[in-house]
Amino acid sequence: MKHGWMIAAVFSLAAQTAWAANISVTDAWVRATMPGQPVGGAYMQIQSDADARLVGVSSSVVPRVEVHEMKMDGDVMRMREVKAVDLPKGKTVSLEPGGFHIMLMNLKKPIAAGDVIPLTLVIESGGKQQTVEVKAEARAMGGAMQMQHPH
Ligand SMILES: [Cu+2]
Repeated sequence: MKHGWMIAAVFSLAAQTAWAANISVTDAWVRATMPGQPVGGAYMQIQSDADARLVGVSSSVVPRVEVHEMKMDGDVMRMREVKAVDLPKGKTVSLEPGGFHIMLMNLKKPIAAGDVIPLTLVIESGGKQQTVEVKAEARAMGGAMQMQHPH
């Protein structure tokens, strides 16, 4: 009989430093809204050079901003708030209509095509948070896709 020893390998994680991930955001845009429409969507492509997560978004011109995910539930498109969107190292993650998106809520006035909406993304990487400032330009709605929002 051999007595087996479990060897517990201890991997020491590199000490966390103040080093921040390099985040690049491209093609940021906001869907222009109709008068009386209290919510709008913002979309963009995000790439990080380190594993990171988008954990929050705010804007100086929008009272409330949430990160949502839209999914088909049977025949119904539903959206829900998510706590974070994973940004795997080197992968371009799209926030786009029909998937993850940024929800602009409690709008006081419509967003017109050409408006520029400043957004502050809160990105977490290696236990540290950093912010990324993004300017998203509003585009007119091309199609007639109207979303019913539960809020
Ligand atoms: Cu939404």
